[in-house]
Amino acid sequence: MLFVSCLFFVYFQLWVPVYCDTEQLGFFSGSKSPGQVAKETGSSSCGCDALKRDAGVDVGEELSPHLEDPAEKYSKAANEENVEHHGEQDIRSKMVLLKSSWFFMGTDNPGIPPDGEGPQRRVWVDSFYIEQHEVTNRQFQHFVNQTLYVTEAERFGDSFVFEELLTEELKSKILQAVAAAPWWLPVKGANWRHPEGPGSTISDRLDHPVLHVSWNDAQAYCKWAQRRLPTEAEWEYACRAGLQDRLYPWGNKLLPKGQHYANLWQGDFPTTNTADDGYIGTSPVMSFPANSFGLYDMVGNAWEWTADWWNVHHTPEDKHNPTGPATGTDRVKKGGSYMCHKSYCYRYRCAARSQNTPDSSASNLGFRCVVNPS
Ligand SMILES: *[C@@H]1O[C@H](CO)[C@@H](O)[C@H](O)[C@H]1NC(C)=O
Ligand SMILES: [Ca+2]
Ligand SMILES: [Ca+2]
Repeated sequence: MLFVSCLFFVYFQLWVPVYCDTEQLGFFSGSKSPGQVAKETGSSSCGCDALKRDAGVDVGEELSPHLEDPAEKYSKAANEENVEHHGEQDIRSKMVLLKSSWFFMGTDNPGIPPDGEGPQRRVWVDSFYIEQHEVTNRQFQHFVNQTLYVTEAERFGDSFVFEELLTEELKSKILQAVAAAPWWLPVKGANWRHPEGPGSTISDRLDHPVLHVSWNDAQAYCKWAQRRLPTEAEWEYACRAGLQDRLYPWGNKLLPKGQHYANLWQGDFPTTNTADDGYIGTSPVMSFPANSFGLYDMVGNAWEWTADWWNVHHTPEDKHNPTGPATGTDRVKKGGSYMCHKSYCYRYRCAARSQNTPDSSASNLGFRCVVNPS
């Protein structure tokens, strides 16, 4: 197992430029034409030429694992408040209370160094509630029904869809493609209601994560729900679920006991998706085991927006409730998606991160909300 991980590590070190060219070009704003986007997304946009490898950082004393049970599952108080505000029909996600604690954020063994996964640093987060699963189509539909909110993909008139999910007829109509990531096609009329464009529907996917929502759309939903987007630190704390120096929310083995613990990609990307885990695209939320905090799909299924601006430079000092840079051009997303495979997007790890402009939307990007304890 160790041998295998080392191999991957070397592999990723060698192939860093490839990652930068593919994943980073994978998503962009529906407001821009692909040509415009292609010009704007050189290696600089993914932080490749700002590479910083802080190896062997001293992170201070060992954390005391005061993790009796930081996660208070389905806290009665929080979930009763929900009912008061949103009535008996409250369809917002149940929440889990995570108690304040130190944890180690980031890693000194980055899978993708230019993403700024390191150095590992000690971070304190105050208690917060987090939704147990990604916001679903049903929940987003309820929000839209109540507020008549129009998403950015709907206003721009298009969004990016993964080629494999499109019909041949639709594909033949689309002339534009992204040279560096040809599996992403801008599809007119693709949005959260029509994830693969006109003719596709969410009616049989109401319990799947909502897709094609921009950061701004996610903000709007969380605000309506009287919640907010998690900071990257909160998200990663929730992902790690009290485990230290582990790759995934459940440990270091991708397939414990041969079982799939997340909706990822099996096969050769982008041509063959064997769907060994049961799903070609998204899965209903909570289809895979929860982490020990009771949270589902923290890695895989849909990428999740966080509140922070993107930046790849981190310092090793202890931090309290970090909120990321004060300004920026991109927002941080975490957890990877059903499209992630180790050969292409080794980002289904808690320390992994990526970014998009706040108005971007795509067929593998969603979110979940958090709230402060009252
Ligand atoms: C939203 O409104 C549509 C149209 O009235 C309805 O079919 C759907 O069930 C509503 N969805 C939710 C979650 O309330
Ligand atoms: Ca899958
Ligand atoms: Ca996810």
